Amino acid sequence: MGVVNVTPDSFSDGGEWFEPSAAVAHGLELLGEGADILDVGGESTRPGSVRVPQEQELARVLPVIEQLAARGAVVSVDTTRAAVAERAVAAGARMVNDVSGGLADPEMGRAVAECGAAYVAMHWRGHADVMDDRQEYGDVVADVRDELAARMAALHDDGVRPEQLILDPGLGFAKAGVLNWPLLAHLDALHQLGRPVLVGASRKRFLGHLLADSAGHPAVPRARDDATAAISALSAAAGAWCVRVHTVRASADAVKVAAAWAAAGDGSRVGSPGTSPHSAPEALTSTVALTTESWTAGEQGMPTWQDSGARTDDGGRPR
Ligand code: PMM
Repeated sequence: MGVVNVTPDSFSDGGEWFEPSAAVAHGLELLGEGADILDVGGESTRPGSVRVPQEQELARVLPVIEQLAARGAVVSVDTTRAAVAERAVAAGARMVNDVSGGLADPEMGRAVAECGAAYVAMHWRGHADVMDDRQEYGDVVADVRDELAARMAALHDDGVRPEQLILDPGLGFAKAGVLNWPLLAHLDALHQLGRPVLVGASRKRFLGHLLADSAGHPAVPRARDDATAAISALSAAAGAWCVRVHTVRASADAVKVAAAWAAAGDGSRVGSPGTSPHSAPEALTSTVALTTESWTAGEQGMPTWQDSGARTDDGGRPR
C-alpha cells in the first residue's frame, strides 16, 4: 500500500503532494513502483496536529480518489469520518482505512457495513493532540490485541461483516519508541483474531530513534526508508497481509523476497489456524481483483504477495 498524503503537514512528506494533480501523479508513480493499493488521506495524524474541517478533508481527497480510481487503481481512503468514507467510496475507493478503528465517529461502523468496502481497523486511543498522553499498557501486545478484539465486536454489532475487516496494531499511535517493537515481534497475536494484518511502520518516529546518530539526534523521516523496507520484509515473513509505505519499490521487492523465501520453505506461516495471513480480505477480492496484472504480475510469473495461498474463514465473531 502506497501512501498518498494530500496534506500540507504530514510528518513524513508534508506538503509535497498537496495539489490534486501532484497527488495523482505521485499515486501513479507508486503504482509503477509496485503498489497494489493507494491510500489517499486528507488529514494529518502527526502527533500534536489539529483536526481539519470535514469539508476541507473532502475537498482534498475526492478529486484525487476519483482520478486514481478512474485510472483503475485500487484506492483506500485514510479517514476517521463516516461521511468522508461514504463519499470516498461513492467516488471509487474500495477500502476505508480508519486509524481510529471506528472510535472517532460513531457512524463509521454503520457506514462501512452499508457500503461493503474493506475496512482497516487500527488500534487507537485518541486523536493526535492527546495520543501521546495515553501510553499506559500492562502488556502492550495483549492490550492492543484485546482492544482490537473489542473493536471487532462493536463493529460486528454495527453490521460490519468479519470478511470486511483488516487489523492494524497502530504503530506510533499512543505508543512511544520501545512500545512498537513487541507489537512487530508478535504479529502472531493479532493473527489470533483471525483477520489479515496491515503494518504501518513507514518513516515513523521509533525508526528515527533506532537510527539516531552518535549525538542522539533521530534520523530524519526520509532517512528511515531502508529500515522501513527491512520491516516490510520481516512483516511479510511473519504473515502480514499488507505494509503501508511512503516509497514503494524497496518494500515491494522486500515482499517478493519474503514470498519467494516462504514458497521455497515448508509453507508454514506464523498466522492463526484457518487463516492464511497473506491473503486479501474477501471484501476486496470478492468485488474486485486486487492485484491487477499490469502492476504486480511477477516477472517470472511468481505469485504475488496478495494472491499467494487461499484462505478459509469461519465467518464467526472474533475469538
Ligand atoms: N499511520 C499513519 C496514517 N495512516 N493508517 C494505518 N492503517 N496504519 C498506520 O500505521 C497509519 C495510517 C501516519 O503516517 P503518515 O502521516 O505518514 O500517513
